[in-house]
Amino acid sequence: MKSWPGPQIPVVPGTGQQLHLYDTASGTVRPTEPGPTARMYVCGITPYDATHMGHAFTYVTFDVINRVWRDARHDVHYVQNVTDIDDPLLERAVQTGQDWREIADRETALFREDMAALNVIPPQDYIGAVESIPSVAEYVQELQSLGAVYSVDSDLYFRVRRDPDFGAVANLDDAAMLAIFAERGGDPDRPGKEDPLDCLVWQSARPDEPAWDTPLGHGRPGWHIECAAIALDHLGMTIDVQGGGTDLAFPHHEMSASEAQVLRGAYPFARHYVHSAMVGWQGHKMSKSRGNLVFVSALRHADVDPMAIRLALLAHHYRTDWAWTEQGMEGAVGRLALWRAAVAGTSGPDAAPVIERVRGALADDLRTPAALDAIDGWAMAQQAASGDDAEAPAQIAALADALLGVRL
Ligand code: 5CA
Ligand code: ZN
Repeated sequence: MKSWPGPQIPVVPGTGQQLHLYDTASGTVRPTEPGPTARMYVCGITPYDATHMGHAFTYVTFDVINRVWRDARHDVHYVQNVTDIDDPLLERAVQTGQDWREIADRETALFREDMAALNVIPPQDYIGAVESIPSVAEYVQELQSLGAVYSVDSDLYFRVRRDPDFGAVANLDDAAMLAIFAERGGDPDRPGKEDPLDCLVWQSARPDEPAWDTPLGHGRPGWHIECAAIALDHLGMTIDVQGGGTDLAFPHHEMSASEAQVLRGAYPFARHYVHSAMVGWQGHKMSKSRGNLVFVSALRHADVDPMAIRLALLAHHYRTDWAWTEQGMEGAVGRLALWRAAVAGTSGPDAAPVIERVRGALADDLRTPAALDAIDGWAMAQQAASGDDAEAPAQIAALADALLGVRL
């Protein structure tokens, strides 16, 4: 699938620090230890509605990870999927009378525009579920030959317990797994399943639903195997970061990791499982299914500067749930104006300590609020006419752009 245009990323003097991130599987903040090329897979959208602030928060979070690695002189191989066939898309098509493909194409195009406006570095591989069906079918056949798949009616299920590490991503007990599985697209109570937590890898064709011909028969993939297949095809095993929002830790990342681990007989699928917190609005998690949404495109069309939206997101640490507010947005508009005024100056205080503070804050589990504070301090001092370093304004502008993705 077409990705979106990549921004020019300025170079900041010196070298970035080793990135430490919280890993859901171990429950600790640990150093990331990528090779020359860091490998990251982040779960993409299900394109049945426009990009909202929760999506934007998630993709900006992983964009900062990408930027911190690059600043530490790593290349980054970034892969993202688009779930362009799944139940919610088909349900929306029935509700609106539109073709599901039309909805997916339109919303994916809008997502690309929103990401480009928010200065998010595009994935090198932006891969749709539909285009991955032949590959998914091969992986399911491989799982079959390993004895890890059985059928219920004409659907195929993965035996999650074939993975000795099943449960190690989200670290939930069986009762919690069962409860969450039922809430998030799973079918623990379906008669004929060997284990209520086994997950669907292939769904045979239903009347009036799209289906594809494969060696598995006429049907479509389950959700988790889609991401396992795309990640294995494009990144291989033992990637540096598997990412998404906290709502994906279980079952999605648990299941896709187990599928990949059984397929490859290698552990772990990812060295870090990284999850961004949920953005709420009107007292609930912002979600397409609930409809309590603030869209990136709506703000853009109301002439809100996308860099101010980005600052409104970065003002929150990625591991703390928070609620979108007008005041937060207004605060970000003010901050952007302050930073722009300061970097437009002909001189300012030395940038070097600010660069070090920003690098240190981000390398320490992405403390973006502390990084913003450091630049605020410099900008306020510059506006109070202190400092006579003629290089500083350009260096601070490069810092904000390269590491935070805020183009001034
Ligand atoms: N297509 C699947 C992943 S394979 C999916 O979850 N799509 S999604 O459109 O529902 O969500 C896209 C990403 O946004 C996911 O990483 C999800 O965790 C994240 N996300 C969704 N809602 C929120 C929210 N309110 N706050 C933060 N992140 C969110
Ligand atoms: Zn996914």
